[in-house]
Formats: sequence, C-alpha cells, structure tokens
Amino acid sequence: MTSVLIQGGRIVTAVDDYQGDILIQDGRIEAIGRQLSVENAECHNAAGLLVLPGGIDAHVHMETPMGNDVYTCDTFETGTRSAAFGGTTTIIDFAQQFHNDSPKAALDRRLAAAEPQCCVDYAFHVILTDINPGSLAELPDLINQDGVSSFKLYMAYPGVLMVDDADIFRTMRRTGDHGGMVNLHAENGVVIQALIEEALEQGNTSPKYHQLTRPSLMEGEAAHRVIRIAELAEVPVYIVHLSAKEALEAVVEARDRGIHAFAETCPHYLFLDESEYDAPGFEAAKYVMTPPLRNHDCQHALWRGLQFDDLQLVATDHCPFCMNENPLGILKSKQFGRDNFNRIPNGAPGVELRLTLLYDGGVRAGRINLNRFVQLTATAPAKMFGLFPQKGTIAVGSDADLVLFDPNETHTLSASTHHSLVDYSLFEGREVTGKVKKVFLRGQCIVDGNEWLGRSGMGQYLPRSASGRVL
Ligand code: DUC
Ligand code: ZN
Ligand code: ZN
Repeated sequence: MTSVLIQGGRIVTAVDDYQGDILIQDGRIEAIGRQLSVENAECHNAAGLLVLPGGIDAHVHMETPMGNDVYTCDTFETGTRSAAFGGTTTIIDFAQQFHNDSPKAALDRRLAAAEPQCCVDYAFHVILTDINPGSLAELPDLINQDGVSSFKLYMAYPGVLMVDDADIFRTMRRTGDHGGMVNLHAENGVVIQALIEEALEQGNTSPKYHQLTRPSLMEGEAAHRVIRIAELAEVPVYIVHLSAKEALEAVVEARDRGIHAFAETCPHYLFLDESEYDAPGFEAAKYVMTPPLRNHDCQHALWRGLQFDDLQLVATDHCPFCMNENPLGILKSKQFGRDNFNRIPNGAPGVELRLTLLYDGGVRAGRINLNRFVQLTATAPAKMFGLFPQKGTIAVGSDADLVLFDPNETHTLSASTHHSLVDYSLFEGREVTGKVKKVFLRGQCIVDGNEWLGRSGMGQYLPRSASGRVL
C-alpha cells in the first residue's frame, strides 16, 4: 500500500500540541517527526491546519426502530458518511435486545446490517430490555469473545424499555466481573409516566409538554439512585446524555468520594436551551429529544463539568427523525406525534456537527483548550470504551484516523449542506468558525473538502476491551 505523508500540520492530542509530519503505512502511523520524506508517498499539505485524531462518537442510533414502526432516518451508510464529513471516524451505535430475545442475536442482527454499509469504523453497546438468567448468562461471552464491553439500560419508558433496580444491580454484578460497564439512561420513568398521563388528561398535547413532563429533578433522582446501586455492586457506572444540573451534582458528589461514576453530555444541551419549545406550531417537535433541553443553569453546570472532568466526554446521541413525512412511508417522521407529544419520535440529529460546534463554542469561546477538545471528542471515548490506543490519539502504531481541521474558516450550518438524510438542523443558520477539511480513515483520505472519497462497507467492526477502566 502507498505511504501517505501529512506535512507541516499542528498536531494536537489530548496532551501534546506541536508542529510535525506524520508518515502512514498500511493504515497505521509509522513515524512522526520533522521534515519526513519518503519516495512515492501520497502527500497532503497541512500547513495552517490542526491535525487531530479522528473523532469517536460514543452514542449514535443509525436505522434504529424507536417504537411504532418508526425508524431513525439515517442508514448505517448515510449516517456514517455524515459522521465522516464531521470528522468522526468511529461510531459506537446500539444493538437492542427485544423481549424474549437473545442479546447475542441482537448484536448479530446489527453486525449484519452495519457490515456492508458503514463508511467509518464501528462498535456496539448492547441494550438489554429483558433481563433474566438466560440473557445474563450470555454477557460474559459478549464481553470476552464479541468485544462488547458496555451495556445500556433504560430507567425510563416503563412497559417498553425500562428495567427495574434489581435488574440493574444484577446486570452490573454480572458484567462488572468481566470488565463490562453499564450505561444508563437515567430518568425516573414511572414518575414521568404519571406526569405524561396528567398532561394528556388535561388536553395538553403540544411538543412543549415533552419538556414539561420530564423535569430535571427526575433525571437527578435517577442518576443518584443508579450511582448508589453501582457503589453497592462495586462497579464503574456511566450515564448517557446527561443534561440536568441535578444529575451532574450526583456524579460530582460520587466522584468526590472516589466512586467511578462517569457521564457524557451532548452538543444540544451545551448550545440550546428550553426556550426552543416556545417555537410556533409544531416546529418545537424538532427539539423533542430525551432528556429535553434544559435551562441556563443546567447549561452553565455542564460547561463546568466538562472543564473539571466531572463530565468525561461529548457524544451526539444522533437519533434523526424527519420533520416531514417521507414519501417511502416506512420512515415515519415527527408528524407521528402531531396530536400527542408523547408519540413524537424522540431524538435529534447531530453526528456531523460535534467537532465544529465544540471547537467554535468551546475552544474559541475560551471555555476549554485544544487538548481538552481532543480529550472530549476522541481520547476519552476511546479510553472509556476500550478502543485506546488503537483509536483516540496520534501515536506511532495507532490507526491513522486523522482530521485536518481549519481553525479559521467560518461557515454556516444548514440542513441544505449536511450529509445526513434528516430534513432539518438543530443549528440552522448558525455561523461557526472551524471546519473539517480532510478526513483519513486508517490512512485513506475519505473526505476532501466537499468531496466524498470513501465507500460504504469500508468501515471495520471494532471489538473492544474493558470499559470504564482506564480514565
Ligand atoms: N434515549 C436515547 O439515548 N436516544 C434517543 C431517545 C432516548 O430516550
Ligand atoms: Zn436514552
Ligand atoms: Zn441515544
């Protein structure tokens, strides 16, 4: 395979920041130095650009059923291509066990769908919804043989996805013994269900009631409860899409006591707030994601959490549903909940925007430095989920997943220019500075400006080692 040389860029990792060249051979980083030269190499000039490790998005949902036959509208192909244009070269998606289903069968179904389509490398968390002696018995092999070291459980959506505290505890015990970690959707599902019923009985059906029936206090309660359960089980615990100040307080309190409590947040919680639910008509359905957008106090707390490492990483929870009905009819849209907020498919897009938003609103705004930016978008997810040092850094021997990023180019975010199939952007019209210029997946240039050079099926499955052990 041809050698690839990336010349004269500013190489940034979670700990370093220096000028240099990178030599790539057979998809891996072969050498890093000054004035490297190799005959017949494919050369890329990175002068004036940042050279970053490829982003790792630890929370996405491609072609995923979300109840009522409603699927997220990106396939593995379109979603991973969109990820690549945003500088993300690894995704971790989910394989969901249904009732009376085997977790291993759930993984196999997702592997079969992903393999011919993925344009970037991929891994899976397994979602457990039916916890019984049989499904628990499968978990050690999933961890040790199939490379799935993280398991998502829902504390919300009673009767559909929710599992009870005893099953959370049992799963923690079983996975923890083998280097696995439990990831929680932390919300008090039964209280929220009562609030939803109350709202609907009073005729309150508009999208704003999605936010009003999912109070941050109930996210805090669930986070606190599950951290205590993990403490008893003596295992690390990870909270997905943390949005509420009260939930962060539970994480901080535990971490201060030396408990291995970890959490991610998402760009929409950092850059948007609850005032979006005042949008006219059905427009507010764009922001119906779970948890909902919060107030400024929560936003402020989340930024502090990122600064002080009480939040370890930023993932998108890319879970796209179109606002308008898709002509094919199978991809039902947000319109499904036009008359009832509780039927609006829960989720919002974002896989393409994570790096640019966090660079613009984090680094340029002076909230985090460049090293922390890399830590949050690449290194921490790699370490948290057992992919480091193959992924998540720029080092000799690591996969040559690289992003050439122009820190000075200003552009406007819009659904008309993104690569996802979703028909809207949460950030329509927002001007940001910092743009992905080129993306390399294991040494192959897959994005060059607006040009797509990758192909579906070139992404590889990544079996992972232990989760939650390295940070
Ligand atoms: N949780 C997620 O992680 N994604 C979409 C909806 C939800 O409740
Ligand atoms: Zn969730
Ligand atoms: Zn999600």
